[in-house]
Order: sequence, then C-alpha cells, then structure tokens
Amino acid sequence: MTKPALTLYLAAPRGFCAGVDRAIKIVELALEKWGAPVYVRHEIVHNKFVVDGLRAKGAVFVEELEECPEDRPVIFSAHGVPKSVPAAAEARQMVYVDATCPLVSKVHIEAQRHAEQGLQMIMIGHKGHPETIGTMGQLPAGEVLLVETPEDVAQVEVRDPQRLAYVTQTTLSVDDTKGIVAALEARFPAIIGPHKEDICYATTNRQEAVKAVAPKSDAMLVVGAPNSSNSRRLVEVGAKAGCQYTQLVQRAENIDWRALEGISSVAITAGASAPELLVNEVIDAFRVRFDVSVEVVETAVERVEFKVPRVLRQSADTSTAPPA
Ligand code: 2E6
Ligand code: F3S
Repeated sequence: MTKPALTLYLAAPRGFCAGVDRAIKIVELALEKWGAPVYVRHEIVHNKFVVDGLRAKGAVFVEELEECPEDRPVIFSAHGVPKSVPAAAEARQMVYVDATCPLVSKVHIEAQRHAEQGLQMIMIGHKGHPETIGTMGQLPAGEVLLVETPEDVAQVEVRDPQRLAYVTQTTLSVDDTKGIVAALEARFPAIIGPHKEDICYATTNRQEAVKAVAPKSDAMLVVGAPNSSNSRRLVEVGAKAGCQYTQLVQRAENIDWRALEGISSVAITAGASAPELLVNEVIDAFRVRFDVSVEVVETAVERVEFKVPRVLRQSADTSTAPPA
C-alpha cells in the first residue's frame, strides 16, 4: 500500500538552548569530577528523558535541599533558586554548583538592583513555577508582587505607584506578555521595565519559528514535557497562529495518530529542554506512516554558548576525591 504524502515543516531554531546545554553539562562534569552520587535539586531541566539519562549515570534528583546529605555535592537546576537555598547549603558547609541559566541570573540581579534603589518589584510569571519562585525569592518574602494576567494588574495593590519596577519569567509568551506590560504601563505610567527584555532569546526565537510554520500546517507537534513552561507556550503560540491541531508530546509513543488522519502537512518543533534525539524519533514515526518530505523553516540562527562554572572547567581527572 502506498503511504500518503506529508510535508513536514521542521521549525528552526528548536530544542536545546544554551542554558539547558550548560546545565546538563554541569551535572555530567560533576559526576566525572566527584563520582556518583551527585544530588540535583529539582529536575535539572524539565525533561524526563534527560533526567532519566542523568539518573542512570548516578545523579539523584530531589525537590528540597534538606533531602541531600552534607557530604555529597548538590547542583541547583537551570530554573534558579531562592536566595535561601545557597544560604542553607553554605550553612551546612555543602559543596554546591549553581546551574541556573545565566539569563535567569540576569533577572535575579535586576530584581535586586531595583529593590536596592527603593523600587517595589512586580514579577510577570506563572505562579508556582520554579523560576518564578527563584526570582521572587531573591528578595524577602512578600516583597515581590506576582501578576499572571492583565486582570491581575487591575487588582494588584502597590505601596507607591511612582516607585515600581517589573521583571518577567524568561519563558513567557512574547505576545501575551506585551498585553500584561501594556496593562502595567497604563495603570502605573512611572513603572520601570527591564533594561533588555527578560524573555530570553531562545524563547523568542522558538516562538517566532512556530509562527512561521503553524499557519501553513494541518497539525503541529511540540516535543516537550508537560511541566516545561516554554514548551507549553509553543503549543499555545501555534494554536494562536492558526494551526487547527496542536499537541505536546514527550515521545513518539504519545502521538495521537487518530487525530492526525487525513493531514497533508505537519509542523514539528521542540521546547528548549527537549533533546534532538526525541525530535528524530517523532520524525521517524511519521516516516513509518507517511511518505514524508522534510522542509526546514529557519527564522533565526543561534550562536549563544555559556561556559560552565570554573570549578568544573579543569580536567575531570584532576580531582576524583569527594568534596571535603
Ligand atoms: C531554565 C529557565 C528557563 O519550564 P521551563 O520552560 O522554565 O523550563 P525547561 O527546563 O523546560 O526549559 C529550560 C529552561 C530552564 N528555561
Ligand atoms: Fe536560559 Fe532561556 Fe534556555 S532562560 S535555560 S536560555 S530557555
């Protein structure tokens, strides 16, 4: 039987960003340097395949620092941590490596600077997300006000409308955030925004690429995890850009083939924490069922790279002893 023809639009950029790449390298290098087990506070990035792979090499994933023994190194995830976390690690004299993405750390510094200048901080972010918890946790509890929607902006109660600044989560929808910022500026004309956008280059580029592929595709699949904020935003952006069917899939086995019956085009992208191997797995699954022609749609070229912390930069075999 001949297979139906399918044009597969492969969005670029997609998948791993520089912060994810660095965070995974940090865990791998820590395992080389100190041996197993190395503890990781929270999923290093929001991807089960990545986490399972590192677990198999000896990483132990926990949610709280209290679950880690004092005599083993601990790594903080790419999403960032409240200030209280490294402080508690220091108090317990633990060896820790911070894998917070430098672009998240930039937002942390920004929030602290504004607060030092006497400005009250508002954060645009998703409640309960580890990055939001980490950024808000750079200042004492209750100091940062969280808004998620323009409706929240109408309700928020500030100390002094003349002395306000805002920061955002790095993985928000670029377009939805514009609406929230517009609401903030309309209600608080004196509010100060970030020097340079807090939404990171990887988020922006992946959303732009989706806007290029989604409108011409009968369906769009985003490879990524349900707890990956940036991946979920890609699904929403695809739907808003006019794609009739958008789905988040962790693996090829999650594809709902019934829903894809009769399509002649599909767009595929991946969140910043999804390995390319899983994208290839999805493409291969399409090849089994369709006569696929792949068209790469590239809207930006990324050359961003972040160095790993100095403690892990020297060759792995210079110190195999566990930390003192
Ligand atoms: C750190 C900061 C931003 O859920 P979210 O999209 O934030 O996280 P991941 O792990 O899916 O993506 C990478 C990342 C790490 N993004
Ligand atoms: Fe960093 Fe953006 Fe990736 S904040 S971890 S470069 S999605």
